[in-house]
Amino acid sequence: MLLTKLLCYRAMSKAKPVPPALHKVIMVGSGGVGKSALTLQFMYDEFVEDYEPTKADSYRRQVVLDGEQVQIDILDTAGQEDYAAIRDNYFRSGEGFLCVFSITDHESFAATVDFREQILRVKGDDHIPFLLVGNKADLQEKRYVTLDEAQRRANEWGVPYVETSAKTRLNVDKVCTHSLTRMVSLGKKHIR
Ligand SMILES: Nc1nc2c(ncn2[C@@H]2O[C@H](COP(=O)(O)OP(=O)(O)OP(=O)(O)O)[C@@H](O)[C@H]2O)c(=O)[nH]1
Ligand SMILES: [Mg+2]
Repeated sequence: MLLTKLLCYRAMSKAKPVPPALHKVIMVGSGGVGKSALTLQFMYDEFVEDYEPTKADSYRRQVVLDGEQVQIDILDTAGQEDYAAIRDNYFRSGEGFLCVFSITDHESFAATVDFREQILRVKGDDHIPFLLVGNKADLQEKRYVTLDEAQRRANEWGVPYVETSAKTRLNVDKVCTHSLTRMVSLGKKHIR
């Protein structure tokens, strides 16, 4: 009896730990708005000055969210139009989206409408975790998109709006971890 109990205890203590939940987040937005700079700042605490257009790069980082270890998988996609045709495939795998524009570039703000449409079409769900992100907030003197118009668009869509700077790290953790991943994680818990 004692032996059975002991064996049972040993088997239990050898049980594999549950791996942390994995949340798949996708960076979308026009070329040059700072998707890679935000991703690299989040991953490595570094600001990259040079602009090298991305094809697609994937990153993974473990963080503590509400006292729980979770893994964030970030797919940094290409904003350049040359790669537009391959976006559908990437979007399909996303569980949450950071839709980035630059506050210094009105065209990139206009383009967020197309990105949102494409995401909703591919995912077939308009409750997908989604953040509207106005990047380059350190360049206030070059601002072409007002806080008010960006906030209005976010309200229309029923999503949060956050301004970031990949240069100063303003709100980088907030958008990459707390806001978006929490939405993804809560969504999954709801479904469970
Ligand atoms: N001042 C300032 N510059 C930024 C910021 N974010 C990005 N940049 C600069 O803007 C340029 C483009 O940034 P990227 O992160 O490469 O842009 P991207 O959105 O990844 O572009 P694609 O890969 O072509 O889609 C780079 O020179 C960055 O250094 C920011 O918050 N502030
Ligand atoms: Mg890039």
